[in-house]
Amino acid sequence: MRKQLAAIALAFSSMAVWAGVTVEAPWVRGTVEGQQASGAFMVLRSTVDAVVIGVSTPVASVAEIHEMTLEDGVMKMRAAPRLALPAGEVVALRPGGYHVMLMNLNQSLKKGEFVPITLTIETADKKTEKVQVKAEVRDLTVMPSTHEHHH
Ligand SMILES: [Cu+2]
Repeated sequence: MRKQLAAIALAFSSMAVWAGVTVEAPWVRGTVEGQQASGAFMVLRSTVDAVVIGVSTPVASVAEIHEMTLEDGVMKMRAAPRLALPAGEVVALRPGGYHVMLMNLNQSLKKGEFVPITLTIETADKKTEKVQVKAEVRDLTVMPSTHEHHH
């Protein structure tokens, strides 16, 4: 009986691994007519070591995680194909740092709308899990114009 209970407890703890990633405060920067790109931001936390290995959304044909860094006084962006989520740590995607880059937008994003975003997460044991997020569109604010794109 005791062994059975232990087995059940184990089963539950491995289920928790699958639901191990939480997303807080997701939002997307609103766009004006004709704008091709925007950014999405959120706070990620995982109970186990995990990695974000992909992003997708129906509103843009290209979605990537980018990292923004200051190099020699110039803001630069580069794709971060694998964003590590160390167990128990908070990883914030925010303006000026990591962000989800949305490119080739197929619609404009208006304040108050919600944008579905799917994150593909890989855990340390090489299992993948999809995490669905609904990000609220917030007012357009000025994008820094002094950065370059590096792919
Ligand atoms: Cu970017």
